[in-house]
Amino acid sequence: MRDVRSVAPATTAPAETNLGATLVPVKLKPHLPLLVCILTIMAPSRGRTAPASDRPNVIVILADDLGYGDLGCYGAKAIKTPQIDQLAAQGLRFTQAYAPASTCMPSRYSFLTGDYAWRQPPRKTSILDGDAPLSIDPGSTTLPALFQRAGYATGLVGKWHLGLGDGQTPVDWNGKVSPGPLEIGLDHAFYFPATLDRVPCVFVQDHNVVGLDPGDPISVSYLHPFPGGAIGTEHPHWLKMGADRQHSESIINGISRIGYMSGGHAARWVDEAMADTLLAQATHFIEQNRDHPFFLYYAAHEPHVPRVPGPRFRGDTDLGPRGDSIAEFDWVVGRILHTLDRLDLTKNTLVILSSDNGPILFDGYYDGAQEKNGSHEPAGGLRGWKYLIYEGGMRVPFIARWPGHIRPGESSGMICLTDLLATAADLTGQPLPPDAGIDSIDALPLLLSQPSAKARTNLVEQGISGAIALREGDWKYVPANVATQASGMGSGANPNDARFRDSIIPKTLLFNLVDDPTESHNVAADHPDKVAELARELAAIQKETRR
Ligand code: NG6
Ligand code: CA
Repeated sequence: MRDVRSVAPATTAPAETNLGATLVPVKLKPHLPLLVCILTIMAPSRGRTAPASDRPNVIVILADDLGYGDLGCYGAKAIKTPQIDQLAAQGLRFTQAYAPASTCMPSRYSFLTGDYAWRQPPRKTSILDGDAPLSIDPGSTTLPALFQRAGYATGLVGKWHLGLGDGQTPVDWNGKVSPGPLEIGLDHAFYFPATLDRVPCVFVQDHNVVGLDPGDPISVSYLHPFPGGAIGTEHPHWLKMGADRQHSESIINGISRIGYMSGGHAARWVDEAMADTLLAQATHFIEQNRDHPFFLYYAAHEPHVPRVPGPRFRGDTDLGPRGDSIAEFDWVVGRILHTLDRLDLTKNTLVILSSDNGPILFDGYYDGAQEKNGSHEPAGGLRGWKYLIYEGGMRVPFIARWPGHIRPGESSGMICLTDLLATAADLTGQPLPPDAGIDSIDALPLLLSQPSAKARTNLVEQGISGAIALREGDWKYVPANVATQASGMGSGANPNDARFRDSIIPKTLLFNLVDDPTESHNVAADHPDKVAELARELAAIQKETRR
């Protein structure tokens, strides 16, 4: 059987070299037991690329539903993203970077574990409600856990959406919210539990809801409304923004959400202040760890629905709230980079910016995204969008900057968010346990443009409705899925919704992405041998359990 994790030389075209650099206080970094540090230093450094003395801080900024064409440096004209464009000019910009799935849950699961989410039962990794149990096993080798083992302080700020609690007992929103981020390798976490459009609409810091009044306890249900609770369907005149049926349950901050929530009024977030709140937490974390290696996972909320950018960003673009929230995201990125400059950390910090899945215009709220989109191409002209198996669902922006180490330019090397686990292992000089990160390939040589650098040659992608695809070299193979109706887009969604219809793949698809980058011509009938070969290869990858 051929090596399904095989790699090929990357085509990296470096441009000119440019080597450079309030709120609720978070607890400070804990110091790992000395023994762990000593063991880490002594651990064999199989395949290490970076010398230990160069171990940088690492910040991964992951946008939510940002498309391949949404940034200036990826061709957007209608949205100005000067801060991110500058990051791209100082770093390496990838043109074939992939989120492993076209929705958040499986994508983030894979990003943190290095395993494709479709290896798990769907109940663990389909779009989960805000009261679903933790989908990653506590204590397993995750991206933050790897950094933690290397002595880094690790932090999460922003979206979680990987479940909370053990699934045995309901999550105790009024007590200790656990297990969660802290049990999978994060020292500090300031996060919202699921999505912006799902209850509970509160922040959790480490193990506790922030600002909770014990006299006003929180209850959450995805099944039943609470007596007297304000519901979008009953009080549409109370809403700032119209919504479809699925998004018309509890009203929080004048916006109806998916699911029902009562209590916790003092703790409820204000959407308009979300960017400032998260940015303050990220800034605080960086400041607190300025003298200590750190890993920060900044899980931005933009431009996911409901899109409610802060007032000073309204009207920044002609595209309405979606464009304006991308402008807000760009500003946030600029502030994070400014903090690095201010603390003299730029030179020693690897910054990676990407997105969890492709873009979508209408996603439940009537915010004008479709009507005001004009000629903007959120997916950069690729076919499809969030939820779907086509390139627009998963090809994402990916920028990496590490002054003096990463040569600025553009790379067409294939890279996947799953690869960050093995990359982090290499960066921190740790062997990856054999059962961890099955689908993770060390991309550090690629990032560092080393002559021996190899990029992955294949990748398995996941859409909703059980759709799966193998990208192998220039080819993309999509077997017909068994679904007859769209499925897997979260509770309450209407499977007949036109947005999801394209998730049904009635017959095998084969595209040559070089000849046909927009996946417009199914050539499966012309290449039966290729179809058979790719079907065998996909089956082999699906059977893999260990590296
Ligand atoms: C869907 C929601 C959508 C979004 C998505 C998750 C519909 C009709 N509704 O169920 O609004 O919340 O879940 O988005 O699709 S994600 O980026 O976290 O995957
Ligand atoms: Ca998303």
